[in-house]
Amino acid sequence: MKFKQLKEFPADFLWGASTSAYQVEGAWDADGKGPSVIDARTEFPAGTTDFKVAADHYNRYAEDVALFAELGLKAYRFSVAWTRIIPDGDGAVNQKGVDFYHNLIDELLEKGIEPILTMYHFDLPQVLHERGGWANPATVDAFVEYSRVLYREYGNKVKYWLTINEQNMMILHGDAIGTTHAGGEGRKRDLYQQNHHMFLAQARAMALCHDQLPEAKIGPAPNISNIYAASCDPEDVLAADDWNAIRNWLYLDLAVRGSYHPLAWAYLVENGYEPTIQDGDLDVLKAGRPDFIAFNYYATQTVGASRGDATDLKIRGSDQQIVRGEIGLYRGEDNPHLPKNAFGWDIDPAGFRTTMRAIWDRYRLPLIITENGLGAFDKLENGRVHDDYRIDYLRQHIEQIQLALSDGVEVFGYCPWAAIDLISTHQGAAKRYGFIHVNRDEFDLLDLKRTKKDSFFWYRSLIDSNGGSLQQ
Ligand code: BGP
Repeated sequence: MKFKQLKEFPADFLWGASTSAYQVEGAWDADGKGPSVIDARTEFPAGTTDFKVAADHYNRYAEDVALFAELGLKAYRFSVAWTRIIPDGDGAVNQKGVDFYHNLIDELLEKGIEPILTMYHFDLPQVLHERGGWANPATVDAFVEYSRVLYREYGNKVKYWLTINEQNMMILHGDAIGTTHAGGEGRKRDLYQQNHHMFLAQARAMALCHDQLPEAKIGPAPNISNIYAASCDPEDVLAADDWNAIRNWLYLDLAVRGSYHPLAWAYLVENGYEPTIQDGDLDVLKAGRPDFIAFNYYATQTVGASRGDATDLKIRGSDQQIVRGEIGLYRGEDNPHLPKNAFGWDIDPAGFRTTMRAIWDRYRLPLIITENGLGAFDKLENGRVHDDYRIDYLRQHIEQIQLALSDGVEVFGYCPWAAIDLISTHQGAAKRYGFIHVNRDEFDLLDLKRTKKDSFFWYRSLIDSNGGSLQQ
């Protein structure tokens, strides 16, 4: 639909930016922090760094928050490293780790920046992993106790809470991310059992949040993106429908409605992947209710009907580790209408609008985007980073938020990835996303100096005009 006049962004719109603990903090073993599955990783894709120093935000958070304030952020979405708070996952609390996030949150609040706290962003404590990780139901209890500590410590400072970042990506691409490991025979069944336990953990943490912090708001943070059929062949449309249910709605239906999406459940049963559901689990799932939906969006996916053989599988761009397609279910297809970024990821601003519409249409809960952004090989030259390609990407996506608002979708915030350069989940330090450049190479830490990119100044004036400068 085209509008003669677009709706304005709400006056209290949360213009923000995002990071996650393991990608930005560094200081991986400082001040009593325990190892996470990310720290325990020994293998990284050729030519890419580990996460041990990252952007050294742990030591430079005050300088970074001052820059975020200069950027004009109204909100900052970050994650807490579970292993700083409870180093072995379910034992004693580490006061120094607790203090770090108090200091960070206090610094944000002092600058008028709303903290949006993710409890768990891929970095499961290694000790819990060695006891079976999410396949072990004890991890559910450990997560709930961890969330209790967070509510007790930060509950009077933090209003917006996110449970689990991209649970769906951990299940679908856990090996690439280095999170949810499972191997051999029964691998997928094991993953969907882990998935079920994460749903239980999330539901209990949401219920506990409402019990302990009646003023707070909490929601899930999956990666949601619209699925296109490669053609109007009804078989392609059915495949798109199937994949939409399994990739997207399975996760939001559980979070919002506390029940398994019927089509996704049929897929699990058909393939023998269905998790064991204990007595009482369904009640637990029903009792967890989100106040909003946070979601990450990078690009849509295009799929066709399966041909039933290995030609269904397609590698995403230069990203050898991410394979699209599942033999017998759907075929990964290229979308000839979309440009690609330097890593072969599709760029699809209009798909962002259809994704927002679809989520709103299904759940009618307020939306916040907690990730969206462009990974690129930025160049620091003469003290400047001219990242006009990032400005274009962000402008085009923010325009779609305004269109979605005009469509009647309720969106209350936008936190692009990333506030500052950090280490990509599986493509190293050279793949940059931030508004602020961090001077380091893949293996040479240089001086880690911060430099404002051109996108920094662009986003600042956009925030300053509450989105008004989009029209200029
Ligand atoms: C999301 C993750 C982020 C971040 C982002 C960009 O899946 O939640 O942690 O890494 O993707 O992905 P990448 O770093 O692989 O480019």
